[in-house]
Amino acid sequence: MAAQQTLILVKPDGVARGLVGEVLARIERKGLRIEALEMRTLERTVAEEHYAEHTDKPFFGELVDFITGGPLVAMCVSGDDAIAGMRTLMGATNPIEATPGSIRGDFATLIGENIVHGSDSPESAHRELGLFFPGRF
Ligand code: D4T
Repeated sequence: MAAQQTLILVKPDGVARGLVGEVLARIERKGLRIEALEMRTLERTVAEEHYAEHTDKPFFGELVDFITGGPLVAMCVSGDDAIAGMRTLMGATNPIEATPGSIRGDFATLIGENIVHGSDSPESAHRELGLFFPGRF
């Protein structure tokens, strides 16, 4: 078991629906630790860099519009196997396939409005934490 850090976002839909406290509570109840937390509205350049792997996808424009469309909450979460642990806590990307009990399984129906983001590998976590919290992690 490795101690890891991961970037977690409560996306603008989660903030608009008043789910910030719910997401934070689930992270803390799991035994993971919130190391840093910031509410901000993303600049398009940061959003495009965050989702760089999806540049060529048909949903890229909508994705950037959505993630920049209102305030989000960005966090550094740490703990034992925090990357996989958070992916389990969040549930599958498509909320219809997400297990009940997970955040997406309990609170979402649309893949384009799936409430949370979590880094998917140590390399992604390093890159994404550098983008959201420059010089801190
Ligand atoms: P994020 O990055 O938001 O945590 O999502 P995942 O890591 O779980 O999933 P992803 O990178 O494959 O997708 C990024 C983001 O794009 C949205 N999306 C995805 C979409 O709107 N339509 C689609 O068909 C797909 C595959 C949802 C998450």
